[in-house]
Amino acid sequence: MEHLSAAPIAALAFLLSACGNSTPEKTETEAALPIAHVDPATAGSISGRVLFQGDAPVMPVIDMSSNPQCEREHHTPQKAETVVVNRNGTLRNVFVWIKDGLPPERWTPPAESAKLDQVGCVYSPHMLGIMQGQKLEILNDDPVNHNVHAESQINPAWNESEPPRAEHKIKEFDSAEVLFPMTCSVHPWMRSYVAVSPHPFFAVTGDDGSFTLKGVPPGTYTVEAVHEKYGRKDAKLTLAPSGSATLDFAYGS
Ligand SMILES: [Cu+2]
Repeated sequence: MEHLSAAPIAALAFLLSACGNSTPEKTETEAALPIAHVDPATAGSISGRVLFQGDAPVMPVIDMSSNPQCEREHHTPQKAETVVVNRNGTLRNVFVWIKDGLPPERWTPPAESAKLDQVGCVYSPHMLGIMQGQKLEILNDDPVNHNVHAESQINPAWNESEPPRAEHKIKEFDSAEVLFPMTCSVHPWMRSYVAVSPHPFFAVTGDDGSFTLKGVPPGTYTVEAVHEKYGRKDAKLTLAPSGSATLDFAYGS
């Protein structure tokens, strides 16, 4: 039934957008897309691990001596998070998403905002996955002034200060962009990454190196892994109705 009703709605949306006058072309195109619905009866999952082969590179200790207030917030030396290899030989902070294969549909972003914190003059999380149109709440838990710089190329870039105890900054990114750096113009060591997905099928590997994409409609997909230093890898797979597909990626030094 859902499939039967989707076509007239799409046609109506197209007619409405075709009659619009001053909306930008991109918005018009996206508005014409049918809203995506996943049938829970046939949805499945794609999961796996991101392995790291070889010796883990030694990360340098971050020199925060130029800002004693930042330095005082840490009891142990802070290492750069460029490459974090877990105890089980997997790689952390890898963004994994469905790069291609979903039908041209418009996905509704979640109501809850994603969060990016600045704590001890370090961004947390280091790799952030967010959906297009989802709100991003940026916090400053430090006693110092930060300057948040979204170095995006598809979305408009911005660079704004965020004093201590300031109101949380609320941002959103209207276009898919995987991925771009978020830096701080005050503290050159501060660097995180933001990946903006057009749909909800993405994950970031944590301390066990695994990922799971849930509620995925059956189909043939290109799944891509993106790491800030080691780059992109992709693989094609077919997810059967109600299936559980598995896929591992491997990086190495
Ligand atoms: Cu800063």
